Amino acid sequence: AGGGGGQTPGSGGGGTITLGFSQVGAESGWRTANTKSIQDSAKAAGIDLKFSDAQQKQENQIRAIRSFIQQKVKVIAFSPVVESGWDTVLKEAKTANIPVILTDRAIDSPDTSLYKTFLGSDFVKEGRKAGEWLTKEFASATGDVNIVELQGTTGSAPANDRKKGFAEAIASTSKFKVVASQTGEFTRAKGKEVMEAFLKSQSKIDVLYAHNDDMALGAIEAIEGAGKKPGTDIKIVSIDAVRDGMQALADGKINYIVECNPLLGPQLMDLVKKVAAGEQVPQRIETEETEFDQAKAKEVLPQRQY
Ligand code: GYE
Repeated sequence: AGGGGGQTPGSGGGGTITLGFSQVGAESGWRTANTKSIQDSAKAAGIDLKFSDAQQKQENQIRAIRSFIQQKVKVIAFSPVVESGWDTVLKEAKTANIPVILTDRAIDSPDTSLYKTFLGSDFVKEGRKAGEWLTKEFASATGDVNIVELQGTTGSAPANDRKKGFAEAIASTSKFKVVASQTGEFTRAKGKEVMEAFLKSQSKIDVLYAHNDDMALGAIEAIEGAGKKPGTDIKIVSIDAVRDGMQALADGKINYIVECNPLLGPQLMDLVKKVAAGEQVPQRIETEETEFDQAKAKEVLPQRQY
């Protein structure tokens, strides 16, 4: 450091970049893997990470972002729990000249100057893939196919988009009926609870579409508790492909999983370095993803990282 001056805001000693990261919470296996990826890759990249867990509450995220602004971090990144209501706090970051990166989930603001880039999956595409699988699986079915849906966190981008993509994919086939659809908050406990209620209120359920593996895993317990066979009596399609989900798929309790990649850390740290250096970055960076059936799950499980 040069003689006498204080440190540059946002840098520790030796030009270390300080990153303030506000995480959604610890609601699912996906989230746990995502948090680990971010923490590990910050360390590997030599970035000073200030990590804050919002416990699925927007007010906690807003508070964390304000505190990052006050601390004059170099870059702010966050995974917005819901889509709307971010303009005020993001304008504060902009006024303070702190660049913001969205990871995993997007916001619905038309003002794209409020963030530098959005790194994450295309959730509409994921929902569509789940629906397309269903249309193939039930291609020869003649009667109604009754579907129950476990939605993610109300108001979140993945819940809104996965519902939309799925609905689009099944829309042209009138035999598909979504007979019940409710939030399971992306958690195992809530997935179980809501599925128990579905099993009581619905006389015939052919398919469960769960917006993530954790809710499907909770629902499996409910289905077994009701004396039915998950994967056979009720077909299950979910999204994420975390280890426990993949195990249930390999065991025949889930029928199909659309992958959503949580390992965003390395790409995020590259972006942090670039925006910290004032470099241009693309507005949107989409994650590469695949899909798994039961045979493929058995094949890849031993090498699965999370
Ligand atoms: O699918 C779910 C998690 O935002 C993509 O959040 C993420 C979702 C993920 O709780 O398991």
